[in-house]
Amino acid sequence: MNAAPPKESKKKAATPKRDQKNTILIQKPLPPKPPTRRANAAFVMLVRNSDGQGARSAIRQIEDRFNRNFQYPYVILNDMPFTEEFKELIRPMSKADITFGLVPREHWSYPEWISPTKAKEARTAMADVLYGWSESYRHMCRYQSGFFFQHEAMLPFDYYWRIEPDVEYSCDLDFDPFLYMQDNNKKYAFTVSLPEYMATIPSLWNVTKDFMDKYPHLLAENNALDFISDDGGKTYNTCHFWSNFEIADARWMRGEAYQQYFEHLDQAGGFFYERWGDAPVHSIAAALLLPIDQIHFFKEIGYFHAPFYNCPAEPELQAKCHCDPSRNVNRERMSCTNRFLELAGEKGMVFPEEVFD
Ligand SMILES: Nc1nc2c(ncn2[C@@H]2O[C@H](COP(=O)(O)OP(=O)(O)OP(=O)(O)O)[C@@H](O)[C@H]2O)c(=O)[nH]1
Ligand SMILES: [Mg+2]
Repeated sequence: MNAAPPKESKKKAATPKRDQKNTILIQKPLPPKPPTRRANAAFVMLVRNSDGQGARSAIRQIEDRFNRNFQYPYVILNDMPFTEEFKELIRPMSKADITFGLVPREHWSYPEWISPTKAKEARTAMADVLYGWSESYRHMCRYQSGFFFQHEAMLPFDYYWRIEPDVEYSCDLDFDPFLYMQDNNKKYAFTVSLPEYMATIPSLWNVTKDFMDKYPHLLAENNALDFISDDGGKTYNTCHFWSNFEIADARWMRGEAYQQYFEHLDQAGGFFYERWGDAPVHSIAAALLLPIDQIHFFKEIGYFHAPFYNCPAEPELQAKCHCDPSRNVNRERMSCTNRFLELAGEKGMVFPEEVFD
């Protein structure tokens, strides 16, 4: 039986209680009432039939941490028809609408200007690189780079939040990240940023420089070029937002600048002849085509995709989480997040030792 929801207090939320060492914090419950405003937004997950358990785990966590109060719909996509068994695993996970969509063949196959033979040779040559041998991974990265937000099930939505099977959400969210994006005119948001394996993208930056020369009018003023380049654009430092989590404005990605960039990359062939990931593609696009103040770091969204965590250390945020802030990759030297925050003129990461020691 459900307990009656507590009466809403008009008082400002009290700061969480702590012991003398600042370590014991009280978990605050999510607000009991459904919100009065929502964005036009959906969760999106690309998944195989064989990943049903990982998919239901991710959705269940999204529901528990956030969406049971908000009821944003889900769009679940696959390059193969979903089995009934898969759908039956997923449906009970949320009361919100769930659409199961099939990826159109033309978005998951070789375009006419690509040679499948040359692509196969590239895979053989890249056998030692992470997923370098994989054909399906390349179709997936190209799809995530240029097409999923154009799927007919996604077209009604302005914003999307990407999820993947087996990811973990470890903090209660008592605010709506979609509305945050909308109300603050943000177009791209991340939780983790890292360097990329250069072996997967040897020519990506040269192709991007061609794009910049050809379409200078599409580059944003006050962009984040310095996030992705240490030398004013001569080379790519490989910093990218880890796109297995992202919340973004799909209208931006359907718009002229992003479409032109994707088309330019697609023609160059690096999705197949190299192994360009959607993470560097989305990130370079965001860095060049958006002003930096339209890119946002959601520090309060505790997140895990193997092997990395985002986990906030601020006591008032930790109070809503079960993750270990000392395992936050964004505080590691290898992460690019502090670089982003500095460029964006925002406060840097809070480290656990500053809070707890
Ligand atoms: N339908 C379908 N989905 C795929 C395929 N390959 C990957 N995906 C999905 O695309 C997303 C990214 O694939 P992952 O295999 O997680 O790639 P990754 O995050 O770079 O690698 P991991 O470290 O293995 O997670 C996930 O949502 C997968 O479920 C595929 O061949 N078919
Ligand atoms: Mg993954």
